Amino acid sequence: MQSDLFAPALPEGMAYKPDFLSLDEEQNLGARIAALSLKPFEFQGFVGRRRTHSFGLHYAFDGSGLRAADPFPDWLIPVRDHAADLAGLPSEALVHALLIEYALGAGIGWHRDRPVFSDVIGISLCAPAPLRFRRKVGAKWERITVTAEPRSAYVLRGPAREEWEHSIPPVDSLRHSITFRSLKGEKP
Ligand SMILES: O=C(O)CCC(=O)C(=O)O
Repeated sequence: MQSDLFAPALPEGMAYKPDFLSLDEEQNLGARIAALSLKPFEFQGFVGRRRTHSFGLHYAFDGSGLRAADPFPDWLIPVRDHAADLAGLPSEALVHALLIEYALGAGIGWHRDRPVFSDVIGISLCAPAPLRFRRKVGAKWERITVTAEPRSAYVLRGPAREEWEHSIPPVDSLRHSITFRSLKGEKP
């Protein structure tokens, strides 16, 4: 958590953990992600520049929503366990993993995660990226930017998850991320 005097402000409900992964874990996971059959992200006919692969569940943005995906591979289980521990959840509550490759120029637009999901735990690899947050206060946007450093992890729940939107502008260096999600309405 960023709790010291010099730590940047976080939206309420966000926790940030630097050095969540070791250098070895980062390298091994990066190689695993690069070896996956990543597919360009599709949103209602629009094809984004980032490429993704889901495990556990897949969320399709063509109106069909959630469906089963490949089960979690063995190499992802220890990371899921560690992420669950960070979020104070049982491992099996993290039923969805989305692995993303942001090649040069790829980003992610303003959004909140789909309402079917509950907590979000994001792990960053390779390069730092500004994780931007905004929420409407009256006629104005309140904004916070948190640098997601390589090997760090963040947890989004509560207002950070439900009120604030987040985005990442086009990256200038390859970045990977792994986001785990639990489902709303599931009692872990
Ligand atoms: O890459 C990240 O850390 C953010 C991913 C994200 O916002 C999403 O998958 O909805």
